[in-house]
Amino acid sequence: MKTPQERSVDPASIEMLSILGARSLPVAWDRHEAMQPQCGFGQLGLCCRICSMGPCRIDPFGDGPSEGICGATADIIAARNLARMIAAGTAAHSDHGRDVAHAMLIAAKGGDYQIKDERKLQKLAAEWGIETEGRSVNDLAKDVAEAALSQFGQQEGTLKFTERAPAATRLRWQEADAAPRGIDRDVVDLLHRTNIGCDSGFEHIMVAGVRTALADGWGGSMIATELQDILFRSPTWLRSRTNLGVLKANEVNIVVHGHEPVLSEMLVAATQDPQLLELAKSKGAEGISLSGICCTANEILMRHGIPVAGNFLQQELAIATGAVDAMVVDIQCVLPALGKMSGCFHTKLVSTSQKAAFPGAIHIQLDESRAMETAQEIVRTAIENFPNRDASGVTIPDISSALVAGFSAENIFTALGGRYRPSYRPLNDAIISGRLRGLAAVVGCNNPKHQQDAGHLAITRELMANDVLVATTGCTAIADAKAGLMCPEAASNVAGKGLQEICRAVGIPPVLHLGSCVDISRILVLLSNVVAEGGLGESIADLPAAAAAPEWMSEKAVAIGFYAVGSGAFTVLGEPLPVEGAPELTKYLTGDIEKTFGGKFAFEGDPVKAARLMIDHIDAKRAALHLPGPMYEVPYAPRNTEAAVSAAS
Ligand code: BF8
Ligand code: SF4
Repeated sequence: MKTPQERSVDPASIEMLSILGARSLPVAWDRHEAMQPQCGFGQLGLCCRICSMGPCRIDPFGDGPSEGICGATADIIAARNLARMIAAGTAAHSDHGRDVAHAMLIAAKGGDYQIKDERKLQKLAAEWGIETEGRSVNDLAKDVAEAALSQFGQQEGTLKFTERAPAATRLRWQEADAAPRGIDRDVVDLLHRTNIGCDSGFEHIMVAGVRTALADGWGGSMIATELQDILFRSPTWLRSRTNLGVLKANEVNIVVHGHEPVLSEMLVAATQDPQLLELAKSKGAEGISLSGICCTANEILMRHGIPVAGNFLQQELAIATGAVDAMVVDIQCVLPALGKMSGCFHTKLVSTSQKAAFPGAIHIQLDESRAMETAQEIVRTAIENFPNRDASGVTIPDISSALVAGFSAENIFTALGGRYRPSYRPLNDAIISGRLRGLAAVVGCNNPKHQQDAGHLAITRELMANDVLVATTGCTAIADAKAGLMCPEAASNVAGKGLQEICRAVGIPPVLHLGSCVDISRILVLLSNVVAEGGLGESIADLPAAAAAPEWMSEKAVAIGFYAVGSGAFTVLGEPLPVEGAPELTKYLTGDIEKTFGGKFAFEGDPVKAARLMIDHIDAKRAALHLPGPMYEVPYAPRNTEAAVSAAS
């Protein structure tokens, strides 16, 4: 059995894992160990159970069957399986976007939700060609919400948000017949073509996979982000704290976990309700403390500065502190194991989404038309549960870190460009001069196959030391924040000289928190804005930029990887895609796909090596743009520039 230190680099997780080990309470890491050895066929992508002639499996050593009963080869089988992961991931992000659009429609009719960012509403309406003159906010919100909803069932044409991409990037999509048409349509298309006896060209399947993934990044996810900003207000820079130490020993602790901010936004208000605070005091609590896990946490952090209790692998650990009076869950990344863990403590697990039931949970359905009442009922449930807490069994690690979050494509460079003339020019100039070597997005999950947070931190540190500005979201962002990398003061310890200069001049941390996983759409907009600003090529693929997901585990991450690659980003995965038993498909995804989309995958489990692959790519792109090398001496020096140019061209 691995020690707590081998399982995680996060001191709070290590502390909790030691306590749990002593009490023999199993968590995801233990179940991962019990699962060993994991199925090699599954890992290599060689198992097919798409039809009932099967299941079929291909022998990777060539001694057994080399094709399924229908004749599908390893490449076809792995491509179909992977495509179905893309479809599922896209469905998840996009259905979240759909729910936000619904909430906006309800807000437009008047109710508990109100439009908080009128300016962004006006801007989006104008972008979509909706008349804005003389319209009331609610009237306009209704049209924008309906226009957003129309993107799901659209049958012809191209998704509206793809217009935000650089023309050269869009041209690639058109030429490959990969421009996303309608969100639901492209998810269905991918599920259809991966049936038995349908699309059997692995490249052909992958191009369709890219199209569906683009319907996520430039469709469902972007709708989620934009409409959430309009409905709940756009993020602003703010300070907060993260890690299990944000739980309060003497207060009612409500932890929200999942993804949609539609309920958690209301909980933020409900936990400040004077009557409920009074009720909490009457039960012996000093107050009501709200915190979050996973992406819901990121949503309410970005807009309200609500502290973050932890990332994906800390959900069970939070309950195991014995201090959580209610864990409120909605959709996605919520372990079914939570019911059992809450059963060992006094914690009430509260499910709230029509789409997700969990064993051991009580269900309090979020009704958007009376959202505040629902939120108050949940808070009351948590308060009523406070007296059941066994104070002697509470073990909250006294560990939390300060952070600065709240960055967006709109606000990152207001400071760089000056408050009155926000512009990407200073960012582009910093890259062109070599003060910044390039840009990177490091995102994704925790995965018990990897030491928790270790990959996120090592890759991010290596990039920062080499003057690469890192944007992050999701569970990576929480990992970085827990390690103290998200403070402006961190720059002097971890960043190269060029990055330090930028951070000092602007007052930003060396790694920027852009929000939840649907907010990776902010990074797409950011990169498009950099291209539009000029001097760094014509398409996203031309930029000295790269992406990584060191500890990914979710199907949503596969969709994200594919829209990153499809948009032109070199994307390094710490955990390989399940394709390695399919030689031609692997070769395509890590090579030839670049000819079509400008981006490609690499699989590299060593985070420092992964960062260096990204830096090599950034240097090659710099060389292709005839930009100088880094302005200052960097620990990982550029390799042969001529070779870099030829690699890039
Ligand atoms: O959507 S990073 S573990 S929480 S899937 Fe889940 Fe992965 Fe965390 Fe957010 Ni994203
Ligand atoms: Fe086997 Fe082909 Fe059916 Fe898959 S689709 S289970 S490979 S027969």
